[in-house]
Amino acid sequence: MAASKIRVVDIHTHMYPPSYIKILEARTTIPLVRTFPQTPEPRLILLEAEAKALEEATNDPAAKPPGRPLTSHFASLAQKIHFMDTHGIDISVISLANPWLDFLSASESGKIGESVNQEFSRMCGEHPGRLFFFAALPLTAPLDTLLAAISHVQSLQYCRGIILGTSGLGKGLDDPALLPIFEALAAANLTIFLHPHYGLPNEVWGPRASAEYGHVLPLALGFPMETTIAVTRMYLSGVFDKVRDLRMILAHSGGTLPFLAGRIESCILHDGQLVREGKAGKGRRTIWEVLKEQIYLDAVIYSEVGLKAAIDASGADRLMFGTDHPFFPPLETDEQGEWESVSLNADAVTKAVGEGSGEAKAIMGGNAISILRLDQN
Ligand code: 5CU
Repeated sequence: MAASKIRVVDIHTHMYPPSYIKILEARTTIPLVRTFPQTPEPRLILLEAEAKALEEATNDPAAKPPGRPLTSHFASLAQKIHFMDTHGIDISVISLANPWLDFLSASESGKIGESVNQEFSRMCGEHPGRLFFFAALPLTAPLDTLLAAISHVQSLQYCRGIILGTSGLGKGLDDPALLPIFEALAAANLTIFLHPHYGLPNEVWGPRASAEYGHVLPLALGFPMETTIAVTRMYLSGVFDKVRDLRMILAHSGGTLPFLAGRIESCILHDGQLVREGKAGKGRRTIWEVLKEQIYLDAVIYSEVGLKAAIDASGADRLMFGTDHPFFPPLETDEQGEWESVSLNADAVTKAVGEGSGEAKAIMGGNAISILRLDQN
């Protein structure tokens, strides 16, 4: 019997459709797109950690421009397909990149969300079987608009879930007001792809960060801590028990959750208040159990060490390969060629579970195909 070909699926891959770029170009506060006299290409400025650099570049034409170049990789579908072909990616589950629709007003987010999701649906329709998507929700809109958006995206042929940030309706993901949303998503069989954006407060990075350390601290540490805190808050509030069918994929292999789950458990067991209130006793599902029952992790952690922790925590049958394209392009080689950020993640899988092993096939694509129903067009 011929060996079955490994199918590669990228579940962590973003785009900003052209209509969304237009919204960013019209803005004066972060997130925004702006051109500076110092650089030919427009710059995409997304993170609160870039606020100081933005102010400096606005006031001083000689200052270093903030953000990252807005290349064609962010908005062009042809470029996404080229990237997939270059890296041997068979299927991509594309999603709007951060900060999604979070900054839109209550009155505009429903309509804009609908057209952005429609645009994603249309892009997937241009490449049937190769593209699916996670939709974006208009979280600032009233509850009935939000529930209508869930029904709408459920009806879109290529939609397999939704991408969600950690702010929820403004109070985080342990907010009881989010329960109807989680229930509706679970009932619609829409998996949540949880992705960070807000990081940690700028003060944490110290006074030297903005000028000297680039984006390293907010991206390498702020993003994963944000995810870890958001999911731990959900766990402590009992969301996973209240909505047992809720399924979440956590970006960046769960932040630091696989590494810190033991410490979280120990802190629960040794917390006087939780013990007194009966929240730490028998019958409680541990965070380890939730990780194995309701949570999936992407494999975007760039090293075998982190990947092994993720596999130990959730199981190799719950991990899914991703690239984070169009972020982290090569800086010294051609962007149209191979990206080191991709090979780092693929190599980590090989090193952690062995090249061509059943586990490697599962992580590189098999898991995503069965969990996200990618064989059904
Ligand atoms: O480089 C960055 O700022 C980012 C970002 O904003 N979002 C993301 O997913 N990766 C990198």
